[in-house]
Amino acid sequence: MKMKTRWHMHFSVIIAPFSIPLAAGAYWLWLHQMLILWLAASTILAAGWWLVNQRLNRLNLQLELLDISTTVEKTTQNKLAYKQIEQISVLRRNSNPDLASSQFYMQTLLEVMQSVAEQYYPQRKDALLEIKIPYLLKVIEMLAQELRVNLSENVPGSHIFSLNDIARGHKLVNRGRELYRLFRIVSAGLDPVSAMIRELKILTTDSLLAHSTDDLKRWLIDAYIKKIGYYAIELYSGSLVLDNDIFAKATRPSQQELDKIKHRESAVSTEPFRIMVVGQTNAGKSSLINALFGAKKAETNATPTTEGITSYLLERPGLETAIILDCEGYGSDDCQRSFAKASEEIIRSDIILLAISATNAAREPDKKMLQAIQNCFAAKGKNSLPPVVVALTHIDQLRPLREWHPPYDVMNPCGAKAQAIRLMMDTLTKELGLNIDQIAPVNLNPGFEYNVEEGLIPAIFQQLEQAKQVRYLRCLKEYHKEDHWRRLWKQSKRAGQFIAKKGFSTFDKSSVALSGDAVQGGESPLTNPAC
Ligand SMILES: Nc1nc2c(ncn2[C@@H]2O[C@H](COP(=O)(O)OP(=O)(O)OP(=O)(O)O)[C@@H](O)[C@H]2O)c(=O)[nH]1
Ligand SMILES: [Mg+2]
Repeated sequence: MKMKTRWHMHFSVIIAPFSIPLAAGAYWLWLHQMLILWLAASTILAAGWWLVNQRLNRLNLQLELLDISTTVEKTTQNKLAYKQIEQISVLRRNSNPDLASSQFYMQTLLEVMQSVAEQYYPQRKDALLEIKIPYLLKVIEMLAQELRVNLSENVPGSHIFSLNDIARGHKLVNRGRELYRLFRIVSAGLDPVSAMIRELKILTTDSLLAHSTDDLKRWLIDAYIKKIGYYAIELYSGSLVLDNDIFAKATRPSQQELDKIKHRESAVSTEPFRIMVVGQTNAGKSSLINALFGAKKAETNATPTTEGITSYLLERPGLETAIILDCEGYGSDDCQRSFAKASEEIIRSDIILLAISATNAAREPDKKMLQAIQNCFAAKGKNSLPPVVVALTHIDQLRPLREWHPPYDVMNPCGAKAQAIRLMMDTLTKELGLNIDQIAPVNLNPGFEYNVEEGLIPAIFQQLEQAKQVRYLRCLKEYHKEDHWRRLWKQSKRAGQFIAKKGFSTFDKSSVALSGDAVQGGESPLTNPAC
């Protein structure tokens, strides 16, 4: 019978003494001519209860035991081990052990562990000891954790009462029981009828409780054995994982890869932009650098001034740190030569800033320069070209010459100056194959600077995404190159150390052998000049 049903029966027995008020109620019902009605309703209810009870008895309900077979991995050994555990559980349940004694728990624990161990180590005499200590500790940890959770969740006050409190409570209950027994004896002499009714009630309650307690006890024994069995299977089958967080971390090779990526990404993120300023002689390259810095950094002159390549560190709010390179100018005949000189730097550029003077009609050298840049990137197998931004300088010297009333709206040009600037911009888009937003008309004449902050900087910003991509790929390539050499250096160093070590040990051995020979021949190696 189910434990729940038994508890219902206890409840009914306990409320039996309250039948006297029931009789009084029946009398009241008779007085009010409702007794027949009440009797009919009670009969129907009783019949219903009887029918339900009959059905429950016919079902012959078994005690529901803990089933952990589903949590055990389905291997042949595991299945056999689980069978053993179930057999032990049946035997122990039927032997009616004393649950209050610690001996029962220790013996059962050893029995379960032993029989599971024998399944996995059938050849070993001391199969039980085939456990690695950290794993055994892990099982104890898991059992303790489970016990802690069960206790704190299901036993009221377990977090409040100390062991001392429980011992004291136990004593009090025993004392109370003795007193109650005394009261029963005394009251039997004083009021035998009531005592008889009470004793009958105690007898029925106790016998019913004994059944339920028995079921509860059997359930506890089974649960205890199966829990130990489960952990024993985990332990001996080797499926226990020592570190619970093992899957929260990346595997060693992946971690190494992650570290490498992080290192590379951080190297890329600290890499400054490389802005290359190119243009024909006197186009205003150095003036452009000065305008970007807001201070005179580079030498400027009406005659060819800059020689070679000079780099500057540019730090502007909103723009990441950049290295800006001022280049020697080129003319219509020496474009190729100039490019050859700067190609090393150009190939490492993320943005090309092309200075074109509005007063210079020769477009061919700039065209050649852009073409040379494209060819150079293609030859190196680089697919993403650095974006080009044109600084159209000397716009103040466009016609009408004497007019200088900025700002000029080149998108909707109204005056003659604005129209001249726009015309120049359109020519450049056609001749150099650029977009209009890649061209920023500027005046770099010292003291009259115009459209650097409002026009040129935003034009550079517009190309930043592409520039970042170029920088990333450039960095990646350089990083791989460095990594390759770093590795090679490390390998060579190790190989060198190894050879040196081997060499020394061989030298040591041969000198020992030599000294042996010399001693045998009656000569010390120190006295032998050949040594
Ligand atoms: N009026 C005016 N003069 C400018 C402008 N830009 C540059 N200049 C002048 O043009 C001359 C040449 O300028 P630089 O900046 O030296 O030109 P560059 O391209 O560096 O010349 P190299 O280094 O010799 O190739 C200087 O005298 C500048 O002051 C401009 O927009 N308007
Ligand atoms: Mg210059």
